[in-house]
Parts: sequence; C-alpha cells; structure tokens
Amino acid sequence: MPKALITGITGQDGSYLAEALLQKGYDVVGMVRRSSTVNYERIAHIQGSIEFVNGDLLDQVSLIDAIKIHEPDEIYNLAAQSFVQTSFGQPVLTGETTALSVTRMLDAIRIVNPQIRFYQASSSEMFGKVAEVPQTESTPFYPRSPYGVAKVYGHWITVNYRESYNLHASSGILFNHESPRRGLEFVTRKISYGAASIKLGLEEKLSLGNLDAKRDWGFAGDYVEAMWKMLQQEEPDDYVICSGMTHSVREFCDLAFSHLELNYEDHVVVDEQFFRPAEVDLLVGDYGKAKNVLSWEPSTSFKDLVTMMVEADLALLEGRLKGLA
Ligand code: NAP
Ligand code: G4F
Repeated sequence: MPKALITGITGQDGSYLAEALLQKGYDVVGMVRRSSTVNYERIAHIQGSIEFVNGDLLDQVSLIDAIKIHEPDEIYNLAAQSFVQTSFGQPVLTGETTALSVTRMLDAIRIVNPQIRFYQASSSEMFGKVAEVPQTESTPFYPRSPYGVAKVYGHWITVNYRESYNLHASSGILFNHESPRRGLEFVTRKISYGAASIKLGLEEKLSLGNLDAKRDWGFAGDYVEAMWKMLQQEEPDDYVICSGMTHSVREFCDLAFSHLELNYEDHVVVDEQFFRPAEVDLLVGDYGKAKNVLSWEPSTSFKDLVTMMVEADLALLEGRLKGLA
C-alpha cells in the first residue's frame, strides 16, 4: 500500500484529501500540531483510519522525524496560515509558516529520502493584480498580500528544489475552492452560514466587505483529486486548477439568499473593517493544461456549490436548535 503524509489534515482540503486517499487504498498519516483543544471536527468520521504524527511546520526537527518514522511515499503540504486578511495583521508569522516552512519540508525530504513525491499547495492569490485574463501556468505573479507573497516564495522554492536536487516536487496553483467544511471566516462560508442564520431568525444582518471582488470558485472535493493526479505523473510539474468561471461576492450573496427565498439587499451591510489594504479584484483561471495532461476537470457548478453550502449550514443550525429544544 502506498503511504501519504498530509500536513494540514485538520483543514478543509486535508479532510477531503484524506478521504480520497483512503478510498484509493492509501495508508494516510496526518501531521497535527499541538493545540489546547482537539480540533479534528472535519476528520472525525475517518479519524480511526488515519495515523497521526505530531509536528509543526515551524519546527524543522519535527518534520524530519515525521518522515523518518512514517516513511511516506508521497507528501502533500497543505498546512499554511491560509487566511489572506490575517496575513496583513501577522505578516511575519505568515512568512514563516506559508513561505519558509516549504523549504523546511523540502529539506527534510532531501535529507531523509529524496525519492518521496511532494505536492505544494500554491495559490491563485499569487496572480494578485492579474497580468492577463484568464490566468495560466505562465501568467506572471503580482501578489497583493503578505499571504500571496509567501505563496510565491513557496512556489518558487518548490521549482528550485525540483531543478536543483531532482525532487519529484509539483505545485498545484489552486483557485478558490469551497465546501461546507470551509472555515467560517472565508467569504463563501460566511455568506452561507449568515444567510442560514437569518432564515432561521437567529440574525438579522450580515456584515461584509468588498462585494465587487470576483473569484473563480470551485468545490474542494473536486480539487483534491487533481492534487493526487499530479503526483502520479512520471514528471513533476505545475498546474492551474480552477473552474474557469468567475463570479462576484455580490452574485454569491444573491444566489445564497435567493435559495432561502430572501433578498440579500435587505440583510447584507457593507462594513469597512472587512476591506483589505490591497485587494485582488478579479481571478479566473484556465485549466487547459490539467485537462490535457491530468485528464482533470471540475464537476461541480457554481450554483450547485452555493446550494450545497447553504443547505449544509441550514441543516447544521437546525440541528443545533433542535439540540437546544
Ligand atoms: P485551512 O482550512 O485553513 O487549513 C490549514 C491547515 O494548516 C490546518 O490544518 C492548520 O492546522 C494547518 N496549520 C497551520 N499552521 C500550521 C503549522 N504551523 N504547523 C502545522 N500545521 C499548520 O486551509 P485549506 O483551505 O484547507 O487550504 C489548504 C492549503 O491550500 C493551504 O496551504 C492554503 O493556503 C492553500 N490554498 C487554499 C485555497 C482554497 O481556496 N481553499 C486555494 C489555494 C491554495 P490547525 O487545524 O491546527 O489550525
Ligand atoms: O474568501 P476570501 O477570504 O478568500 P481569498 O482572499 O480569495 O483567499 C482564499 O483563496 C485563495 C486562492 O485565491 C487561497 F489561496 C487562500 O488561502 C484563501 O483560501 O475572500 C474572497 C473575496 C476577497 O476579495 C475579499 O475582499 O471576498 C472579499 N470579501 C468581501 N467581504 C470578504 C468579505 N472576504 C472575507 N473573508 N470576509 C468578508 O466579510
């Protein structure tokens, strides 16, 4: 059985990737960092099938030990400080975690076993102030946040270790991908959870920032399959993974509230605190290379994604209310 080590297994993507790899017959090892309370909510249903190893991206020795002890064939580096807004307030921590830690992991692989295949979670946030539309693997980077800058570093150090040490190291340049397991601070989940709360009479208003920003949103469950496919190729490479469609935050609101027979204009209020010092106005990718080389295509439409998230939050909140009754 192949063995995969996943960093960030407690996050959105880690949970979907662990599910997918278990279904393919992998032994899955999840790296988790120490916290004062256990946060396995997203992987509770598969917890018994996963082996856990303690480690932190900020601690080089813990990465070397995790690889020595568990001897993985593949490493998926999904862990990061992943919230763009936080990166403006904590730029150094973001740089340490999201940028330099990629080097820590690559060095751990180089030292312990350079045959291990490596996946780096790169991001469309690297395109920032976009140089062309749509964005492809050859579009120049122009990041607009400390997070985006950190991801550019992580991306190029992955390319550099591939070229310098012949590592099988690939980057997936993933555009925004969402799900009912998305963190509550990201705009899609904030809207689906907020709309469901308003529908159930728990809230009246939802405060948001820039409603005109446009993103290429897909479903996380579709995107983790592309990560796996990248590591099954004979040669390592970089791939854009996206839906190829773009929608504004306003459109997301409109669809989410309409699904609950509400008008978003009656409930959404714009609050300056959610605006960013520098914004990424428009993202839309071209997944042509992934389609040709990996035979990968997204399978969830924007409308289905919004509906899935709103329905899930409605069920979640109704369940909580029943529990209180
Ligand atoms: P997420 O839900 O925020 O999960 C982040 C994970 O990183 C969590 O498991 C977190 O652990 C872990 N982590 C953070 N700091 C760590 C540290 N110092 N040591 C070890 N683990 C640490 O993120 P996601 O949405 O699943 O995204 C996965 C990856 O893809 C990230 O690298 C993100 O930047 C990148 N990405 C995401 C998207 C997207 O739209 N979702 C698009 C492009 C790229 P705790 O649970 O302990 O906090
Ligand atoms: O949901 P967001 O916070 O995601 P963002 O900044 O695009 O970053 C996500 O996608 C990246 C891929 O491009 C990942 F690399 C990254 O890890 C993360 O997963 O914000 C989306 C848009 C932004 O333009 C933001 O300004 O929504 C706008 N927005 C408007 N009101 C808001 C809000 N964003 C948040 N989080 N909260 C708001 O109230």
